[in-house]
Amino acid sequence: MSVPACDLLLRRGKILWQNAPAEIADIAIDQGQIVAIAPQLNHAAQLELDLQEQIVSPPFVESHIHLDSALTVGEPRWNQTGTLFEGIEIWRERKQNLTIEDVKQRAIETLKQQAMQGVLFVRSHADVSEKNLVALKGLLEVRDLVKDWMTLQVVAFPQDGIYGSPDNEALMEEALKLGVDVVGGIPHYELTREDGVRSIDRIFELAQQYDRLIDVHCDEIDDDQSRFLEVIVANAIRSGMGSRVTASHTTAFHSYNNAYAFKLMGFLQRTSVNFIANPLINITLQGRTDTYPKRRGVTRVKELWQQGQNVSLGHDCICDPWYSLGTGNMLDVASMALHVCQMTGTEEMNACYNMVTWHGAKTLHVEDQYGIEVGKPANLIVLEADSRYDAIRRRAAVRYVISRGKLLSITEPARSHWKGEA
Ligand code: 17E
Ligand code: FE2
Repeated sequence: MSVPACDLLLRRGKILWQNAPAEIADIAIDQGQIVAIAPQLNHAAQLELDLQEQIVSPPFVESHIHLDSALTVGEPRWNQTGTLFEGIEIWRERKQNLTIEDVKQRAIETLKQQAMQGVLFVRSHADVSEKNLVALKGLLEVRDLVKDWMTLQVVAFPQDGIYGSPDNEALMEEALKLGVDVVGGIPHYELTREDGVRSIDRIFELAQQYDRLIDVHCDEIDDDQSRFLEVIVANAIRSGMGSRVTASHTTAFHSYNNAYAFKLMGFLQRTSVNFIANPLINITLQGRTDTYPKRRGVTRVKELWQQGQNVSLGHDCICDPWYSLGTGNMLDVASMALHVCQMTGTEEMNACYNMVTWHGAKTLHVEDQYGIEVGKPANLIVLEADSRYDAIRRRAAVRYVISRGKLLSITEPARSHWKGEA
């Protein structure tokens, strides 16, 4: 009997499944695809890696980041108050001198850093409230330049509001014509409640007209009266667009009184809107007007997950006017969610891992390219860990990143050697 050939053979990986216990198996990869998974394969491979029962996972999904502002921290100045609003002011100055090259260089540098840490699917917002659409055009070029190793989605994000200035509505539509994947918005930053409601109606109209997904920055404020999520949910119920719609941040949900929050939770069951929390940044941005007690200002991740809503997690920023930290490591994000949202039960910790993997893939609608299955593109990562919990606790190194069947990066974990007394 002839021995089948393949490009890459992964031996003895501990494969994480979304809804079943992990299993040790071999994985054969050929011509970019997973061609076989079994306890023991006898393929002849160009390259064989013995994984020694380390975990093999589908890649991390960064479902919410702003690549246009990434790596601009300190330009032209640091955010001293730490508020969202000072961040918006600093960005307004910085974006005056954006060039396509500047956007591309910083975005690609960031994407490489992310990819080397196991992120192979990214959704980035691009500010479209800037008259030349430089951020957007730069990121659309980047989407194309990286497509052989990274799936990048671009959201048309009107940072200054769709109705905040007379040009912005037309710029949104121009962005759709240029080919963005997702329609964004910022209703809580429109000039009035009415403008906010109108902006959401317009976002749904555009998404339907151009057949795009929706991802709105929604209620990113500690104001318990900021209630645009209900408007998104109402539009999602009426349009039937549920799973194509995402509400990002929703930090005011933290501050709603429980009577209102419980009612809203009920409405949410009538649709399947996705949620994205950005716990690293929102734990620093929110609560800034509080003395003590100081609110955490992260949306109700645990309760939304318990109710079966699709929740994923993002960095939001890496070294920009809103957040001067961040490396792109999704285990940092999962760990922060676990702490801030008190998700310390074993299933809860596993859920935090799933929020930076499978749940993100669902939000991005990339499930056809995602998951360890025969016939799917070979996108997977190997972590130096033996469980989700172990990976989060130790921020395990991503030893191998395999994208479209090719080995994209190798990381040698840091090693410490004890030199003291026994
Ligand atoms: N813009 C915004 O409105 N909110 C954020 N968290 C960031 C940019 C990063
Ligand atoms: Fe954001």
